[in-house]
Amino acid sequence: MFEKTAPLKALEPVPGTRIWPGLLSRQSQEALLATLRGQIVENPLYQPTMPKTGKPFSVSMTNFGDLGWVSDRTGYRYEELHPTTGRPWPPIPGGLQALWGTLTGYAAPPEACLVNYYGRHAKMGLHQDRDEKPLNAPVLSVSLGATAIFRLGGLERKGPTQSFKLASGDVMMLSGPSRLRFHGIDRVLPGTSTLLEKGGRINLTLRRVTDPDL
Ligand code: MD3
Ligand code: FE
Repeated sequence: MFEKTAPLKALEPVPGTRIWPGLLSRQSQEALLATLRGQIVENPLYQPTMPKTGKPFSVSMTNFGDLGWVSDRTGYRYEELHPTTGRPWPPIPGGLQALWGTLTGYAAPPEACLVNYYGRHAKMGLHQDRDEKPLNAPVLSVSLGATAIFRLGGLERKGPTQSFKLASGDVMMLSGPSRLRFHGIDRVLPGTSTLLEKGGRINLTLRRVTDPDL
């Protein structure tokens, strides 16, 4: 599915941050979206809440895979069950599993695929991804729909940041020296994609959560 697209060269604007602009063709994006829509019927997007304050996220979420990332008043963690349906998360779509194998070269398959949906006004504050055990495993992100302004910082919250646009079909991999960088989504640019007819943006993030027992 994805391997059929021309092997574009990755940009590496920061060591360990690779971006493949437009790696997924429009046809691949549409096929992936159709799969997501099928799975979201039984595995709906929901609005997580912040630890302690209980303030709702502006991003709505769901997951695919053996484990899903969740947040509520008690904290951030990975769970085997959807917090509102109580059912297991559906499997990670085969095309995404193949993309992980091809791009990361990591010896074990991804366990979690977080689905983030950004409406017009959604954003994600600067944070680190540190709820996963193997920090030597890359994180792989696929963007669909409207272009986002992505902010990448350093290993401490304060300090300089750089911004990049992430457009529909772009794929990004964070590994090695970038794996623990602070990052966030400042905003979604309206009218930048026709993929989602109601606008907005979907980001799919593939992760290894537990140490592979090899
Ligand atoms: C940089 N999501 O879900 S994905 C997240 O577009 C998250 O929805 C954003 O950050 C989104 O945690 C960004 C790209 C990404 C993922 C992991 C990273 C960038 C990263 C880890 C380290 C540095
Ligand atoms: Fe993150």
